Amino acid sequence: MKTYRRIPFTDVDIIGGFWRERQQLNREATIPAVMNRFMETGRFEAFKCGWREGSHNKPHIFWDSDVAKWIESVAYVVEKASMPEMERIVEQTIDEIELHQTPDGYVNSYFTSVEPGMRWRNRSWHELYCAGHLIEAAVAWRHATGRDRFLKIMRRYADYIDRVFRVERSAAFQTPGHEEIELALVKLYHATGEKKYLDLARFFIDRRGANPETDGQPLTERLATQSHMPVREMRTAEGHAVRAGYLFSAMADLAREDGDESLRAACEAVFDNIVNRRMYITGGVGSTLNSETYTIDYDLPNETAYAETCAAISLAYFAGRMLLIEPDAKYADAVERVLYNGFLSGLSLDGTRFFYTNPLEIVKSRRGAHPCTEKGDWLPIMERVEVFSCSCCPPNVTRFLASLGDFAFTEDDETVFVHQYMPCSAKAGEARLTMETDYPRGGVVRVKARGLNGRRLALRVPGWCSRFELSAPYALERGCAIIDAADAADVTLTLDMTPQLIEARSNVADCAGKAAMTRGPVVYCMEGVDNGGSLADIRLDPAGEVKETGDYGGLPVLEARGWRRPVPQGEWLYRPYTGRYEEKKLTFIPYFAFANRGESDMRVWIPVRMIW
Ligand code: FUB
Ligand code: ZN
Repeated sequence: MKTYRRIPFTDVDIIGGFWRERQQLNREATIPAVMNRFMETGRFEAFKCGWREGSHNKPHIFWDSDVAKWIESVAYVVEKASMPEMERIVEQTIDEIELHQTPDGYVNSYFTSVEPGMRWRNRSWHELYCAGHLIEAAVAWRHATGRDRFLKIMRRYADYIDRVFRVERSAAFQTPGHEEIELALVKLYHATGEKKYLDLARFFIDRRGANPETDGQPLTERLATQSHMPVREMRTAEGHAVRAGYLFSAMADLAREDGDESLRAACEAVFDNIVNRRMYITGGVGSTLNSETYTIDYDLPNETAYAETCAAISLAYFAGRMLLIEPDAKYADAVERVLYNGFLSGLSLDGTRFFYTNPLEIVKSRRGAHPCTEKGDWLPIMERVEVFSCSCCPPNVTRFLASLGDFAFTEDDETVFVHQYMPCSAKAGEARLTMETDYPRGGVVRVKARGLNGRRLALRVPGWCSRFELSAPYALERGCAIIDAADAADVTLTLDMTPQLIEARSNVADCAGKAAMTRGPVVYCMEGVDNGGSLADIRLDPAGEVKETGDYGGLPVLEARGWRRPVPQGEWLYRPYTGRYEEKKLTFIPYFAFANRGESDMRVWIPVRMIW
């Protein structure tokens, strides 16, 4: 199998523009805010393993994973800039982890202090999930600082896991209920060169859905944990969307490592199933609160969309890994869709508050009335919050933002691929690349490439873009414009950023008769705060001019022509159709920036009204 190499974010300097600002905010506001919330809620304290019945802040089975992702975020920032206070907290946390690692190598604050004796009893208790995040953190910390104490601790833990699960098979289950450790073990293999960790990752992948541990469970439960069939037979994305995304990421890793065509075929099929049938226009996935899962093809309700921030992130991780198997623009398109929409909506503009679910419609008058509301604080909420009781998303946002450069380039010995557009400079082997652009505000991208030494340059032509110009001769291959080395020193790609209305295929019932406003990769929405309440009464003129007026969230505000049904409408439920509408200017802001000005109605999909 031909494979490709990622240019790691450590070799990519984002030097300005949209993402640079957000990375700065991540460093200055978001990472400290997440740390403070985790301190207040006892997540760091839990590593002291001193909790006793009756004390407050009782640890939770997956708190270790929250802190681990936060450590990973700090490590990624520290690759480029020091954060003395945060680094000190990381080292203190490693002290505690080291101190409380049990002699056999086990690390888990919950099962060490709250339920000792219950180790490895239940595959739904997230021990291997926490282990995976701690391993990822340790690999990142060693890479960033050169200090390997944490990595040694986690190697001992991984060795112990290998013994219990693969050699002795003494745990009460064979595969984790929440995937994550598989991809972490591949990272650990790369960081250490120790093949045993790759073998263990393969063991967990091979056993999933192929052993009796879930026999007798209802199909919904097996689906929720992707245990309904051996992974190589999978052709659709099923179950808990975050778990699925992490599993598919590990499958793609292994397909590449092993040249495993059957794993690759499964990855390709589930990817196509996701992006063509089960993904919101925002890149959100997992449309229901019921076990936070994928459902059936085209079931994409807007108001009750679950679309967890972590699930969008996991889709980007999966798509980013598929690019290492095949440089097809469809994978980078999916990453871009997630980046500018379903991921970024998870974070407030000031960088301190988060959405867990990312609905595509909010109706304020139904506040608290939806059955989801019963389930807890992270379900359809109107404004972002600082911390959730289940706080997996905030530190996922911080680590993803800090390592965003990972998605920009890949290479092999013949070609350097540019997948995401942002002002940056990068090293790709001997080659040096610089990109100048104010994308996605503007559509002009200048790429300078030096030292290609005969390699070609490939620029992604985004799937959303129907008109583009390129200053050099090119051939289109799998959505990428391929330019010969002789023409590639200085090229300019110009993408048409004219706003476009998008419609959904008829199967997506909730979008029937509606259109979504987009500009480049960015999905827009309407908010009540700009357009008055009751957005259900608004109709959009699909043939009207769309103007750029002002700025919000760092991108243009759009104004379109439309109508509104007159209000108030009086007391009636049904009446003979009147068709009375009043003309109205409609204001659209980037979807990612919704809910930053107080509670407001919001809609991505707007009913259209044709006038002939
Ligand atoms: O279970 C751990 C994390 O919390 C999952 O990834 C999220 O979806 C939430 O269930
Ligand atoms: Zn989450």
